[in-house]
Amino acid sequence: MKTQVGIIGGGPSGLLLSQLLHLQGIETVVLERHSREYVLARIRAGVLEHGFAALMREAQAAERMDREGEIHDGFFIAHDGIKDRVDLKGLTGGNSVVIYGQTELTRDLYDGRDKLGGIVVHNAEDVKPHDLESSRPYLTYRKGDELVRVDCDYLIGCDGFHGVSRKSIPKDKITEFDRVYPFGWLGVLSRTKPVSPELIYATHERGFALCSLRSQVLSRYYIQVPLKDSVQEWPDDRFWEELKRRLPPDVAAAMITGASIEKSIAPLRSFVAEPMRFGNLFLAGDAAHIVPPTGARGLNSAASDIFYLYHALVDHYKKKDDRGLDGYSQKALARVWKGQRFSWWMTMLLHRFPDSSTFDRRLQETELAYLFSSQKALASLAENYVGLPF
Ligand code: RFL
Ligand code: PHB
Repeated sequence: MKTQVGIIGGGPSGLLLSQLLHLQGIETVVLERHSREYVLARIRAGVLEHGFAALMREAQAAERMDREGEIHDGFFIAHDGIKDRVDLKGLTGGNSVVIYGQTELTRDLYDGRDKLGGIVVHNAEDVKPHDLESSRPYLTYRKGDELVRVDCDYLIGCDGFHGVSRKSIPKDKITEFDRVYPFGWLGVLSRTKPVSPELIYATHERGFALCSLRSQVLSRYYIQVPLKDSVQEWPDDRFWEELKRRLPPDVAAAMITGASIEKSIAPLRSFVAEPMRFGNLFLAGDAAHIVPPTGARGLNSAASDIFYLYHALVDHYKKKDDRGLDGYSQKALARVWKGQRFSWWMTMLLHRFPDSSTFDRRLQETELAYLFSSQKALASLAENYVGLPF
């Protein structure tokens, strides 16, 4: 096979880039290790920045998101038995976020690819990028007994944190920065009416909790748990009881519980790989960086990488202008690090750290007190949450 842009990974990053480039007449091939059903069974993010929503519209994949997604103008932070609202719209001069699940968004992107006849190869085994530093890099993969080669102009690694792209860059050409947190999030999806129309981030002496949603009939809740815990140790009853204990009494009393339809534990980690380019391989999304989910930045940071890459590739093919490609890593990383800072800050503010001192606790309390006594501090939180400009 021959194409212009070879994309490794058919998650949201790879599909969005493929769709955007196709609409500009640029050919792509997407190689995805898993089946479509497998990719669509993963329950992940739920909060989209308005900039991401605009990119979905540009990709002609936003019809259902605009119809079924909910616009949220604010969210709550619960602490000390009360909840304080962060007025995103008021604090940012009119910005908001869209509540729409990553699963649905990925489904819409697959539909978009199908409609345009885009090439997405599923169950592509043993994908390997080759000749990264040459002007004719290529990909190989196996499908059953067949070994397939795809010649490309550029390779894009959208294959997530555990993918092959980042690992194919020589160790001395990439620097990794990371921080592992001493806890995870236990998430439950349930077909119940959400306890609150807007998200509630709760900090409590027993640990962090989050009340989120996918729609007015589908709730998504999380609690902070020790890393050693397993899903088997958290039957539904125990989960609901612990969640309620961490919420203000009025919220706990209003909680509608039900059977979980998905339950998983995700460890929390901050990670950045620099630079995001080696030769003609470009990294994007979770392949290059991950954040703890507290600031709802993960998927949104992936979208900004795609925005920069999309424009850089269009400039290359349509205007023979390579400045976007040459500046990609630096530009993407500048925004990535701001997302890292915000996610780290939200995580430090709202979680209980097993080894924290009384001094650390007082600082957390003071940070919260400062936040809700200062419009400027709140505005800083809000501008980061709705998404910094691309
Ligand atoms: P993805 O979604 O991981 O997609 C990568 C795709 O690449 C495929 N792949 C390969 N394909 C071919 N060859 C290989 N060798 C391959 N290796 C991997 C994979 O099968 C997959 O389909 O990365 P992408 O597209 O960059 O999207 C990023 C987002 O998925 C991610 O930032 C967020 O989901 C992060 N995240 C969350 N973000 C939030 O904002 N809120 C959340 O609640 C939230 N929950 C989560 C999350 C990430 C999780 N992971 C990665 C374990 C929960 C989990 C469990
Ligand atoms: C979610 O709904 O899955 C969600 C929402 C907000 C976050 C993290 C996850 O910060």
